[in-house]
Amino acid sequence: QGNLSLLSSEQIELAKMLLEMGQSHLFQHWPEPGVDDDEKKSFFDQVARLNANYPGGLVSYIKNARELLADSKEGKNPFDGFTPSVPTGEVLTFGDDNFMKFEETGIQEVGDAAFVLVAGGLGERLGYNGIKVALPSETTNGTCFLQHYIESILALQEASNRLRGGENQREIPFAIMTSDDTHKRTLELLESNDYFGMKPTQVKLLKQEKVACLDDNDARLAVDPHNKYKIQTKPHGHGDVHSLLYSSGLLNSWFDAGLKWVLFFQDTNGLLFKAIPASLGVSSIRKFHVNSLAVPRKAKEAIGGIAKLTHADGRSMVINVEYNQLDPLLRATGHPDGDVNDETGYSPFPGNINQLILELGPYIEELKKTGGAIKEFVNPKYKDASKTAFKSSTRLECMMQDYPKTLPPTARVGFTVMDTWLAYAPVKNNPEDAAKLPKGNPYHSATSGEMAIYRANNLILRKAGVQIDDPVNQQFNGQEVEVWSRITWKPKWAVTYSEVKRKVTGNCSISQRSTMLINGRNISLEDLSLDGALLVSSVDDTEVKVGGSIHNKGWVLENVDYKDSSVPEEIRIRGFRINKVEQLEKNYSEPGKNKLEP
Ligand code: UGB
Repeated sequence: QGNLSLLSSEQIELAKMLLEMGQSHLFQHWPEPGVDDDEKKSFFDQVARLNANYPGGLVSYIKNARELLADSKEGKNPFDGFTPSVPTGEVLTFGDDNFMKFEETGIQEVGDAAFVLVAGGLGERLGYNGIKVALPSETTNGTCFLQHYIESILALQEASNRLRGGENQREIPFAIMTSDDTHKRTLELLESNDYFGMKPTQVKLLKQEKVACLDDNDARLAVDPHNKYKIQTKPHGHGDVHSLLYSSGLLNSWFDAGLKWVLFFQDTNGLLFKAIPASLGVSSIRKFHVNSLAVPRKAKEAIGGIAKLTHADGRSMVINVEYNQLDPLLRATGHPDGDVNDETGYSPFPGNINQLILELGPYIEELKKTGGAIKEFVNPKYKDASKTAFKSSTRLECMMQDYPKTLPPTARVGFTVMDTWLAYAPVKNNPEDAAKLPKGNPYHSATSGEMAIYRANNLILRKAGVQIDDPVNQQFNGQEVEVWSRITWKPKWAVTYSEVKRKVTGNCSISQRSTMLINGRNISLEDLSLDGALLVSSVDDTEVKVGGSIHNKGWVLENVDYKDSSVPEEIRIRGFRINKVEQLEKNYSEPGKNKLEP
């Protein structure tokens, strides 16, 4: 009681609210006034923040937690009454006429899009010490994920502006959701690299706040074990992105600027942008309010499955069912074997890669109703079968792909399935865990993520007519991967397959042991035969034709062990490093027409 005199009137209101919500334990250990007064005030600063950052404040948070904890204790299935079935969506085959049509439309639309990267996660499964967006996506160039994303958005912007002509030029907005774990380092990465060529005003960082931890089924808030004047907090999940976009006013400002689409993506997928133009084209042509990008998925693989859920009362929705829930749901609804591969070798439920494309108008309308609150879940680890005590504190969580759960049945929710090799190769698992995965399941490691970039570039060039050697199988950090020639290009060289096709002519061939880095807008390959390493870069207004027979010792992959701490972490987690023995390197810095021949 005596402590009340220390508090402002708002703080007294917060204290009353906590007491009414059964949180008196938070104050039980508080000493008399005069002792730790500053700490007591800072406790209320934190309570005010927690209250402001949750739709409906702490009262709603505690109420929601009690309901969800009661459901969890009862073992209530969140999908009770729903039967899953395989939904229909748009299935694309890279490079065919259909794909090209969608890609063309996507480029027309992309100037009306904003991009949102969710990058607040620490990546516990990966165990990397830095932020994940600072990791090199591949090590021939060393381009980090964030740089690759920004260069991709800028290349899309340029392709779209070329179509739009003079007056209607766009700067595509880019928002990044960070958290206390990643905010400072993300900002530093951007600032120390001049925003990788993007205008700083184009980039907006939105920091998500953590939520209060819960100690028991009554949703008593947990006191931080290291500081008795602090409530313990943990991340709330990537679903926060919706309320942040809404409350920051960004969505309305995008709408007022005439934008039509919002594209969400995750922190470590080096392939994603190869799939974006076509999938945006699908959204536009199929008039999808929500379009989830998906890939064929191995049963039990740790990515969510997209399913159609039909309720006994007739309702139905197309939604992601998280990987730990799909198998039990299937078992409970007449599929005794649960989530299993069918004759195609894949689960019939396409895998959610958490790339969402939302139509901005209907999205804002929905958020006006919900404030961006997303259906949450709770995942307490109980001490024993009585389910009365937790092993450690828990909290409510939410996922961005659960956005459609509140939509009316009239909403057009669809999905687009792409070839995995084209669209999805995230870096989520540490080398040790990756090596232990069942054979045939993707590793999702730094090793496989990098190799997937080379494979995709090889397959794209092969489709465009280049003679490409088959890969060889090699082991790195205990993972067997296909090693294709190390081909990379900057997004400004080509953001669509049709652009690649335009830039490759004649009889070109590239051997498996080769490395090729293309860094320039107007570089074309014509009758090139490459066996070794070739690095070509040029300024924008220069044309370069690359041809002839190029042969040198090239760049060689050498094994390193992930436990070898003398090697930088970014390198050793992939299990190899590149020994740059010999290369042909040309840089064209003057405007003009050039021919590169050996
Ligand atoms: N993230 C945040 O920004 N904030 C947070 O609080 C948490 C995460 P994970 P997850 O692609 O294979 C998702 O940890 O959540 C960001 C889908 O739910 O990499 O286990 C974080 O920075 C699942 O359906 O993945 O699983 C990262 O960019 C499946 O599609 C992103 O959110 C799976 O991804 C995802 O976080 C997948």
